[in-house]
Amino acid sequence: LDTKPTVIVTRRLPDRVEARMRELFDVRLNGDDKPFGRDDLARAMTQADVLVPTVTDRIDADLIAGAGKRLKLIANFGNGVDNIDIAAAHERGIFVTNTPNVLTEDTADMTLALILAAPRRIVEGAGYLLGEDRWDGWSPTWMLGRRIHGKRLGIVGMGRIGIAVARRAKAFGLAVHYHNRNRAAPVIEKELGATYWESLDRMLAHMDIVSVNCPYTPATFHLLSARRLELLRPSAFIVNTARGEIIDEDAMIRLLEDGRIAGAGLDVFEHEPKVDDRLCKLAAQGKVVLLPHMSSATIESRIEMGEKVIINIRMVASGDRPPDRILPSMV
Ligand code: 8YV
Repeated sequence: LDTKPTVIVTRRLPDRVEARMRELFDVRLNGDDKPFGRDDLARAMTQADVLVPTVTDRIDADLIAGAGKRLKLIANFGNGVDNIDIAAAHERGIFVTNTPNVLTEDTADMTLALILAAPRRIVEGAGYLLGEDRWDGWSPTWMLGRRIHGKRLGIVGMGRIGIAVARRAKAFGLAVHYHNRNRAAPVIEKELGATYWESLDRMLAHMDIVSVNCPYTPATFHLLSARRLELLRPSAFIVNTARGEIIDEDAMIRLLEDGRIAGAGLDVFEHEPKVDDRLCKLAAQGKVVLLPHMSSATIESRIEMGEKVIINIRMVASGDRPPDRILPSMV
């Protein structure tokens, strides 16, 4: 691109990132900071050289088919690219990039927070010190949770985030188990003392806590299906900081309601931003801990995600391949 590329950003980003983008690009920001509607997205895709969407923007094949010739790059502000039809973009010669690595540690921290919060009833306990009906006395049998130390954690998806979760889990005395398409390198297994389960079914049947840390792709839609969820022990907890669609949410809710699994810690949901009323009810009863998709929500992470987006745009603007390119074969 000869002149400054026109970059359409669908959501407000940290000031520092927006300022740097303005220096480098002709930036059009969605000042309302509301999710783009389909028409806004379609318009952006005909006017931009680069589109910077977020998790709330679904860029499907139809939208990509309608994109202008000038659209060179969809630089996703996020690690997961399930919101974008990668194959359709690739066919049109449009690069797609993501923001890997910079949110790994924050996401792993939040995963651990949920691994602790659900069995130890942290949010429920904190609730006793809010509002009018305050805590009025301790008893040895009150607010008993389940021990973390010595339990088995089954990680579904041993990529960057899964490994970061495993490192923390090991320090908490959890035995690390995992299922992944491919077995991890021996050096990683050794470091984590991790046990590989080729069969997800078999792993699920043996775990105390299951943490979902794989990407959402067509192959992982409802990977934790109703049938698989029924393999879990009644004392098991589920934690999900990846994508809601990986779990059959309706089936999970029914098992939670029936007491056929012990609890859950969820940062993501199948129909975001809508959260199923039944889940909110279970949260009010202290059976699940729910967060509004905030695992990577730190100032540091958002700035570094912005820096990644900027690097990818600059590379494409100078005619190079962007470093965080996603190819159809990767999803
Ligand atoms: C972001 C995420 O909040 O990166 C991801 O995949 O889900 C979160 O880190 C979101 O994607 C921002 O667009």
